[in-house]
Amino acid sequence: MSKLDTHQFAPLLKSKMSPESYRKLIALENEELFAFVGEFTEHCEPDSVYMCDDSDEDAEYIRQHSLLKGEEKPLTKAGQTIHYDGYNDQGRAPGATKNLVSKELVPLMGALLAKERNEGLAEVRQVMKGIMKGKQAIVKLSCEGPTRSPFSIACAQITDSFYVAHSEDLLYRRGYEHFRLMAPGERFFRFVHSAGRLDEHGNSVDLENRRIYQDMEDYIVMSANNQYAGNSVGLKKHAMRLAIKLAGTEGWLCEHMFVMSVQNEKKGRSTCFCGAFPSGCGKTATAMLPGEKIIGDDIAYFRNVNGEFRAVNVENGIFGIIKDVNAVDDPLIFKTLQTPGLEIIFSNVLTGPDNEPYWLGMGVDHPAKGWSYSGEWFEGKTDDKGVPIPHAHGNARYTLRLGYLENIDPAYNDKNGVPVQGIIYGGRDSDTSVPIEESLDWKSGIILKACTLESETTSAVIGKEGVLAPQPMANLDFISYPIGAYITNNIRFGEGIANAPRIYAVNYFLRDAKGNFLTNKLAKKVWLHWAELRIHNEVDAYRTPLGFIPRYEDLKALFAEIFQEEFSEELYRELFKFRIDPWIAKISRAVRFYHHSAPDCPEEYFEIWKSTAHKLTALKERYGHFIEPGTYSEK
Ligand code: OXD
Ligand code: MN
Repeated sequence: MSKLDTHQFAPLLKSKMSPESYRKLIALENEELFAFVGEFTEHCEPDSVYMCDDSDEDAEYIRQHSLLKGEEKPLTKAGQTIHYDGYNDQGRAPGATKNLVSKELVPLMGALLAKERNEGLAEVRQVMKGIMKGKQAIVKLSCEGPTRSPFSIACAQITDSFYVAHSEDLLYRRGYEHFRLMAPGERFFRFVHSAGRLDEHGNSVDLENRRIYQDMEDYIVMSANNQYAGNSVGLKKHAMRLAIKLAGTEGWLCEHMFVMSVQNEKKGRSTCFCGAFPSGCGKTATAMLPGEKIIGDDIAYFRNVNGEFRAVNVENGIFGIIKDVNAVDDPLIFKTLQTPGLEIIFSNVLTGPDNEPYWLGMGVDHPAKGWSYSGEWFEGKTDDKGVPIPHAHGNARYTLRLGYLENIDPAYNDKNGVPVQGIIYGGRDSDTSVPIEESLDWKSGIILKACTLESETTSAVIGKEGVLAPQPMANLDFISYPIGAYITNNIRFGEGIANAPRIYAVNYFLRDAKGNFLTNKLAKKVWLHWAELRIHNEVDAYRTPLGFIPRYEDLKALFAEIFQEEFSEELYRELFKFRIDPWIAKISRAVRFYHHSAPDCPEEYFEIWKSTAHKLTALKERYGHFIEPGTYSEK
């Protein structure tokens, strides 16, 4: 008999769980976990509770039930399934997302989706009262980062959606054994999710009661009346917000970054880069560049491990945007998505009469009718305003295990992470930032490259697309404690390590006067290889007012070597000229943003932005509106 058998929730849990499920829960002898499952079983009132361990049998149970309940349907290729989120639930919902913080902290949170904690808890508990009636709840344990490592964060999810549990099984390392080995009282993150009331297609109907409330004091997230994985899968964006807060408290970093390694075959070396890009700005495509190796595509933890700046990918899979994944631009993912026998969940794409998935920018013809995110779809379908409805959603996704990819870096499971040598911040602007620029040092990289990052909004977030919006560190949607303190933590972390990575800003979206992109999608490979050479001190660079850019001859050599392509000097000059006016405008937008949205932002950072803007204004007299590459000097 375990001492948990006398716990206040023991009778309730015994009545809702099979003896086998109850045995699995109690075997962990984790009182906090037991109380968490008990409390939310009492509150959400599921008919029954299924406890998973790390076995393949439990993974199969979840998979089968997702199909039985219609949350997923099988596609033609073995292992592949399709899931549809409800209309208007196909992107993250910032309006319904709140960081619950103390009353004192609310005024310092600025743009950060904050709500007073007690008020938020009462509201979300009210919404979730009895919300799982008539359903089974699944309890699934997972681990962020490799298990039993300096990076690991244990996580417990309760959900009434088999799709959510299935996604977690593909995206995260199983954590039952990790929990079993945890010391008493060791912290873990907790997530409760309910899709709420469903319509005949299994979609959440009470979207006006959608809530994603994250308790920043107790590290619990409650998410109700939604299904889109960015709103429902606890270990993804919810855990990311919790980890950002925890990292701020403990002096490490959780960043919205991929982790990958650039392969220099000539020199026989592999150099690790991490990169932050707002959603839909080329992050996964960079991490998946042909010829390089991927470690992760979305979330990284950074820790100082024995004096080294080291990173892990928190996840074990990819929940990637499928739009524009095609044989030319993303050949490796495209091939994986075409391979039968791999467990892959597609979401919000068109399924044709052949029961195959079709998405936007796939590069193949799609059928004229089928089923899609808007229900039954046919060529020419319009919404109630007469606007054509495309055959697939712009934020349609695929979910798969990283291990399926042939370009996975064998270091991806290393418990001490990988040493990071370069950090990339990538935005989306058509007329300001050059394709790649190295920052002068860590601090100026954070203040001038990371903090000034902007992006045109995309369909990953519900709302208007194409609007230029500030995106500090590509992380605005996820920063969960005051922005000024978050920036300072970033600066201190890098400055506290002797060999901090170099920082690069990239922009793949420069356009010419007619609106055409100036470079093709794979050119990013050249920019990365240039950064790799810089890190190993093998190429020189031209100074700019804000950093260093490539010399023409180095890029010409890289284009020839990598793509056997001619890279014209004319294009180089157009790409790499320093655009003074847009930069001044960009900095003044940043100043405005931090002034209004980051009440705790230290004066020192404003001084840096303002003095940079003055410097640039003064440079106009010497150089005119543009500074041609190679002509700038600090004197
Ligand atoms: C994501 C996002 O899905 O950032 O990774 O929206
Ligand atoms: Mn992301």
